[in-house]
This record gives sequence, structure tokens and C-alpha cells, in this order.
Amino acid sequence: MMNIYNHILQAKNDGNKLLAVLIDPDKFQLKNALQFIDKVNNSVITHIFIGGSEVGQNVTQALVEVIKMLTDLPIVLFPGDVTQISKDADAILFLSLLSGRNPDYLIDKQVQAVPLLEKTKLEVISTGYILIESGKTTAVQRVTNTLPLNRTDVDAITNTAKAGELLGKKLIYLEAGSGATYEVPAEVIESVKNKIDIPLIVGGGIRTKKQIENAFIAGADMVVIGTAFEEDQQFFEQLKH
Ligand code: 1GP
Repeated sequence: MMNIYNHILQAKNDGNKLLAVLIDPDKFQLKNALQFIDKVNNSVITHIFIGGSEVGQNVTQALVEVIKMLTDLPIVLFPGDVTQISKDADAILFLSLLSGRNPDYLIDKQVQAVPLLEKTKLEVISTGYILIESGKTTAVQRVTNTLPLNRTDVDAITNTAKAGELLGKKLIYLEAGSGATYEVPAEVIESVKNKIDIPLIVGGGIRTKKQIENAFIAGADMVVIGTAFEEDQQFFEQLKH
């Protein structure tokens, strides 16, 4: 089987757009898993991301085990902390928060993760994670104690993404933050896309089909949505058409 990163890369090269649902273990009720994952399985979603900024110990492991039984879609950890590493997922986005200047989230959490990752067979995907100001203080900003990049400073965002690529990151993730008031602006996505050769993921504050399309048109290879699916499961249906 092709590994998850190569599949994303291939999709980018072929122009096939990818859509991930983000499940936050802190907000998700295990008792709803069957019904929710059934909707995911019957939708256009290509990946399941699992993670959050504020998740209790062991919650992620239990959730991954259940979801794994219910789907064949790739399960990718999108961890806010080392406590969210589960050996039963397929891959992990090994995030470094490039927009911030907090060493804990640039390198220290990653060092702490090494002994845990060595006990798993997870595919580790090095990811440059860039938080962009989105109209309110998001959980990522609060928990990491970093400032997001200004949404109008397209050059700073683009140069940060390019620096990530030059440092050897395999993916760039533009993040407005969960529940963001404004999604990442199209001109930012476009500018970053024009500058980097690695796949581009965009998430945060995307709630409509139109917003998804706009992100894809601007150059996102993958869009990630959490809140819109959590709040309105009819949204799965809308995406079919
Ligand atoms: C993924 O954090 C986002 O990048 C998810 O954001 O919950 O606003 O969809 P939403």
C-alpha cells in the first residue's frame, strides 16, 4: 500500500483535492462514533485527522481504537501535545509551529515525542504549521502562547512557509484555528502555493462548500474541517453534490 505522504503528494501532482475531517477527542462523544463515522464513510472525505489543543490523557488512544474499527480511511494524528500519540493511527503530522517563537512548540515537544514514536510504527510526516490571525484568539494561540501571523502580511506568511520547505518539512499547514471567524484568505493560500513545491493543507473556520471550493481554487491540496461537521452533520450531505 502507498504510504500516506506519497498518496498526498500524488494527489497534489494529479490535481486531486483531498478533504479531511478533524475529530477533536476532547469534544467528541464516543457513543456517537458509529453514526458519525458512518456519515464520514459515505462522504467525499479522504482522511480522518484526530487531535486538539486541549485533550485529556488517554482519550486519544480510546478514540483511535474505536474509529479504526469503523473505517478504512487513513487515520492521521494531528496532535496538540505528546499525550496524543496513539500507536493505532496510521500516521502523525509531526508539527513544528513555525509562525510562533515558542521553543516548546518549535522543537521541545518534538524531542519529547521521540521515545514515544519509537514504540510505534506510525508514519511520521514532518509538517510546518503556520497559525494565521483569524478574528479571534483561538485555542492554538492560547495553548502555545504564541502570536499568529497577521493575515494581511502575505509576504511574512509566504516566507515562513518557504523557510519550512527549505528546512525539509514535507507539508505546509496554514491554520486559522478551530472555530476561526475568518478562514485563511485566498490570496495567502495562492501566494504560498506559488512559492512552495510541497503539498499545502489549509484549515480553520471553513464552514461552507463555497469556502472549501475557494480554498481549493486558491491552491490548497487538502482542506481540513472540524467544527462544521461537529455542529451540522447535514453538511456531509451537502458535500455530495
Ligand atoms: C483544522 O483547526 C482546524 O485546521 C479545524 O478548524 O474546527 O474551524 O473547522 P474548524
